[in-house]
Amino acid sequence: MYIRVSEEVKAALAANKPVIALESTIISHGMPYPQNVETALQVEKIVRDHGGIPATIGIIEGVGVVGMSPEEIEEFGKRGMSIAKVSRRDLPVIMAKKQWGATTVATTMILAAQAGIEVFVTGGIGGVHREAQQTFDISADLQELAHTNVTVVCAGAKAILDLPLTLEYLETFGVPVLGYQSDELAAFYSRTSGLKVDYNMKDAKEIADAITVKRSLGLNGGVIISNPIPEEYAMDPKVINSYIDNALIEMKKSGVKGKDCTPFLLKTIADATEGKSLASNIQLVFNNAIVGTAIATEICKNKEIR
Ligand code: PSU
Ligand code: MN
Repeated sequence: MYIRVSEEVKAALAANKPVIALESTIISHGMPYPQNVETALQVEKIVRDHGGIPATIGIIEGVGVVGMSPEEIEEFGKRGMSIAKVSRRDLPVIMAKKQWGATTVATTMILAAQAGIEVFVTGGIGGVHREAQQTFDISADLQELAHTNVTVVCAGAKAILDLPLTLEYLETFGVPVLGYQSDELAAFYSRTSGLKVDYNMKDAKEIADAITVKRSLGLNGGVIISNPIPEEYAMDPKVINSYIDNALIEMKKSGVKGKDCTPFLLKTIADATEGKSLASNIQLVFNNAIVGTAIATEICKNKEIR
């Protein structure tokens, strides 16, 4: 009653086909219209072209929709920030009030897990914010990763966060951080952060095998796949980090707090780079869709064998 899984996604899951969850906060709060809609639809196409079934997730009139239609995706893009950004704490209220909600990494994981979807593709995750020692601003995404059984394929995390503290937090809660053909935690717009991932995984099969073991042992919680942005779309870390630093100063000045921080920083950086960062953002999501679909395909194969 509170969750509606599309017929296509239901059938795919029943037939052990690779289903890929996709979030809607990236559509409504992460990118401007119409690029947000174009990107969301293109990601779905890439998943299909690689043999997967996309399941874009959002809340429509209080119902968690798993597998949105193109028209629904268009609506999330058009309505943009006027749709509430819904994390774990918001979910019950938004559903009870029968409102629309854009799902963050945390809530997309919740709804994906309830529908039986293992793999979720996005751009970047939330994490421990800089100066969290004072602000206590730690994304609910990290607690969700600690407890909910979904694998999140991302391009690492932006330097709007405190990346070393984010890794420490994930270690404490037992979340594996796996590099896709990389030793380093990816830093979203750039391929390197100077920080090591837990393991460098050589291919989708190796990742799927580790996930299969985690699930078989009943070790609850998520897995992070850090997939670096392709070289040709990457930005110079020095250049992008100076934009990020400016955006952080701007945020302090304007007194933005809480759930508005991440969307504010994303928009400020995109504006300052005149869309360059947005172009990189779009390409890294496409790249994550390819890797995520490959991982989901290997997980399905492992299920057949067992
Ligand atoms: N990081 C990005 N792009 C995004 C987000 C994070 O690079 O669009 C979104 C995701 O939906 C993530 C949310 O779950 O922001 C985290 O928000 P907060 O920091 O308020 O928890
Ligand atoms: Mn926060």
